[in-house]
Amino acid sequence: MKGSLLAVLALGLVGANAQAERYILKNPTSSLVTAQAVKTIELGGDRYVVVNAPRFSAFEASLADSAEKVMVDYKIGVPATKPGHQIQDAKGAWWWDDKPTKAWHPDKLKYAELPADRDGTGRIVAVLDTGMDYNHKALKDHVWTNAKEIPGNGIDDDGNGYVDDVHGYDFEGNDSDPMDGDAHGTHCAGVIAGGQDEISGARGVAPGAKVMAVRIIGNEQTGFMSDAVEGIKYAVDNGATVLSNSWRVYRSWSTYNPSDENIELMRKAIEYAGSKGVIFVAAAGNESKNMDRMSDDPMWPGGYEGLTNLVVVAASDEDDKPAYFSNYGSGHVMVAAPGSDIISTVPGNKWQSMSGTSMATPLVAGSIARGLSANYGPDRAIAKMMETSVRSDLWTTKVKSGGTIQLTDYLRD
Ligand SMILES: [Ca+2]
Ligand SMILES: [Ca+2]
Repeated sequence: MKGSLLAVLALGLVGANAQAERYILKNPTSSLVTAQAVKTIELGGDRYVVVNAPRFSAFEASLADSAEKVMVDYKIGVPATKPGHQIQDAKGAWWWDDKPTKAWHPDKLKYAELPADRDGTGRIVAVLDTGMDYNHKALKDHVWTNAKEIPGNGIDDDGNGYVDDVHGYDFEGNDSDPMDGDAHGTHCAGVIAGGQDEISGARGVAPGAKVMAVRIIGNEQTGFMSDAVEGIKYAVDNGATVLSNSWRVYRSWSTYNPSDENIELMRKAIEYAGSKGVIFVAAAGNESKNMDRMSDDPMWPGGYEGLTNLVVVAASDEDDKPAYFSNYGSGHVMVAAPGSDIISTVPGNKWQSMSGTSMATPLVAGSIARGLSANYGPDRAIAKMMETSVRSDLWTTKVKSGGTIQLTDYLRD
């Protein structure tokens, strides 16, 4: 690792530019490095220090010998939301139909018939995303509040390491305000626990659950893996039992020294969540790719193998068919859930339709919160969701469960 980093540094001198690269240093030994820390994360007995280093600077060159391991801090992003309802004509061309005015997913999943005493009460779902409009009229009563933290006094009242973290934290901006600078995170939060939109009928699947705002993605819809790792640890340590992750990274996104070793820390964070009984739900992505055949360009976190608390989600449309954009692959993707033309909350007391595995993911996360409120326990909450899925030939090779989620049987003893 050290050798390859130096080699890349040397090669890079040819085309020098002024960009800075962000690095994660495992157990650094140099005080020069720790003095420059953007953030420090303690995980599994190891210490990870994040630094910015101008490309081709003396500081960057010094990093290779300053720590046990030097990793590029991968850039992460939310899957671009896709245009909604599509129809294909006889010549195979795709056309966009009119946007829906009625939310279909609450009827499809029979929200009105689901047991009210298994509505996610007492469960916290962390939304790791662009932030959350916690003032939205349909969200404000469903947002997690850190009862031990006094807002705005500049003091870390509960001693959890974060000052004034009342509804969550902004790990991207390193401040206490996880307000949504986009709309993506607010949309996901509404899918989980939002109140009802009187016009469309849109509402959250788990009205009793609370949503924790973990902002890891900036206003350009990108962020850093280290912020996600810190956000995962924060959410787990502060009571979330389900983590909703509508973001991902492809190896090809890192043009500079890409290596699978760089994602070791993200895996460790998901394992940490698993060790605490926390379920990590992740989007399959919107590139119409078979995730079982991506060894040339792996994607994470959906592409990890051997993590028992990881639930990867594909998107279905109103006819229970695979959404045209959804990634798939029964070796990696567990289940499918409605993710096409999903109406939910967006900032400014509004509702909007969005399409993507980003929307299917919080739907599964919220459904699991309902399962946990039926006291299933994490393993059963996942296994029963697989068992009760509606199987279809269209899904056999696409998701491990063979179909789309179905909640009436899922929440029945
Ligand atoms: Ca605090
Ligand atoms: Ca405070």
